[in-house]
Amino acid sequence: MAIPKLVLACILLFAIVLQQVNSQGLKIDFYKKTCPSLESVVYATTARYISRVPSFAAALLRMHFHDCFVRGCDGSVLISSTSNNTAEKDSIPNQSLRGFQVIDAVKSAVERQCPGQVSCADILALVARDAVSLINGPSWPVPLGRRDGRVSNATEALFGLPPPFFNATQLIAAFASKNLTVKDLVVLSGSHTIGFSHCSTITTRLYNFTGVGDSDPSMDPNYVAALKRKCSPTDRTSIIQMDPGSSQSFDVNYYATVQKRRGLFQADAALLTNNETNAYVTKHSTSSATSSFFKDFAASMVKMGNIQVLTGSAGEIRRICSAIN
Ligand code: HEM
Ligand SMILES: *[C@@H]1O[C@H](CO)[C@@H](O)[C@H](O)[C@H]1NC(C)=O
Ligand SMILES: *[C@@H]1O[C@H](CO)[C@@H](O)[C@H](O)[C@H]1NC(C)=O
Ligand SMILES: *[C@@H]1O[C@H](CO)[C@@H](O)[C@H](O)[C@H]1NC(C)=O
Ligand SMILES: *[C@@H]1O[C@H](CO)[C@@H](O)[C@H](O)[C@H]1NC(C)=O
Ligand SMILES: *[C@@H]1O[C@H](CO)[C@@H](O)[C@H](O)[C@H]1NC(C)=O
Ligand SMILES: *[C@@H]1O[C@H](CO)[C@@H](O)[C@H](O)[C@H]1NC(C)=O
Ligand SMILES: CC(=O)N[C@H]1CO[C@H](CO)[C@@H](O)[C@@H]1O
Repeated sequence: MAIPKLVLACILLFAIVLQQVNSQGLKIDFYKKTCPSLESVVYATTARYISRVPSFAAALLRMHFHDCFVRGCDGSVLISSTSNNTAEKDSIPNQSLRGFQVIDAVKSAVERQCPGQVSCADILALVARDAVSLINGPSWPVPLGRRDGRVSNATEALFGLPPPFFNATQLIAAFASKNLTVKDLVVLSGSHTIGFSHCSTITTRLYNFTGVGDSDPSMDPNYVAALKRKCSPTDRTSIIQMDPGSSQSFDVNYYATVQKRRGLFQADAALLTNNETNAYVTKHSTSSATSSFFKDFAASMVKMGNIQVLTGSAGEIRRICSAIN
């Protein structure tokens, strides 16, 4: 029996649409045939580093964020500067990034198994996921198939990343420009439950907030005093925990800290000034909200990992993560 022409046309159209969806979107099983051992190799190598130096977990999570917010998740944050190009790595917000050696080690291990197949952008997305899960956080399936970019520009990192002194309006706009919602903002800010900041990031807030030798009145004065004991006005090297006492464990304690007006940055404190973010902070400031936060975090990380990705034949698969082929 002949298939009616209209049905045939519909099937054909559907196939074309499907093909476009597949080539533009990311897929969980993208490397199923070309690199079946990918996820176990990434996990094993990441675990080896994080078991020795747990603080790498925070650094690797932040690196993925910095990658995605500048030119999309294309591995551009991993590129080193050359004689004719100042790369993102050398921009001011990136000066405190660390853990590049972990990415290089994972890439080498992956290249030994499946040479020339897996992008550095995908490796970074997987490492960030594994880093979080290795320090008691959630895990989630990572859609894959990103390609590596061929541009890394320090100026773009300076203007693309939200600085720590942004208020709620500015933060919401910065996230909206990446198609991320107010909820994504408050959920992903929960990353500050782990890791460290340099004293220099907060000295203005502690010592000279409005230029008259004052501190930020939105911070708990007892906490201001405690931080001043750790950070002198001229300290450029010391680091402090962002979520004191719990900075090595991925949990909801960040929201309790923010709720107590002890968020380290103005960008953390700002989450109390918007009704929607404030409600989220309040709801998640007790450990009974852990599973709710973990579920939200996984969903927002997948969204962040989708920002302006290169797919299909765009970009390249870098041979080493620190240099364009
Ligand atoms: C909402 C806007 C954000 C601002 C303004 C911000 C700002 C900062 C700053 C200033 C630091 C400390 C840098 C230093 O002084 O060493 C930091 C650390 C960190 N950020 Fe954020 N961040 C934001 C969002 C995010 C997001 C979305 C993530 C992850 C998805 C993230 C993950 C981290 C982590 C894990 C650290 C600790 C890094 C380490 O220990 O090396 N941040 N952030
Ligand atoms: C920069 O130099 C490299 C070689 O070091 C070269 O391959 C590349 O094309 C140069 N890029 C520009 C924009 O001049
Ligand atoms: C880097 O980005 C800035 C800001 O978009 C732009 O003005 C500049 O020309 C770029 N530099 C290079 C080398 O492309
Ligand atoms: C946030 O900062 C911007 C730019 O400085 C300012 O115009 C705006 O009024 C501020 N919003 C709030 C809610 O403070
Ligand atoms: C946000 O979504 C719009 C509409 O789908 C799209 O045109 C734009 O490129 C997206 N922006 C980013 C940064 O992903
Ligand atoms: C505080 O800020 C004001 C205005 O920016 C500046 O003139 C002054 O030198 C600063 N004081 C200190 C101790 O840094
Ligand atoms: C935020 O909540 C306060 C108090 O519940 C209310 O007065 C205010 O109108 C709300 N603002 C917005 C923008 O919804
Ligand atoms: C991690 C990293 O590459 N940091 C660099 C940031 O930029 C400064 C110079 O501006 C370099 O000295 C750092 O090595």
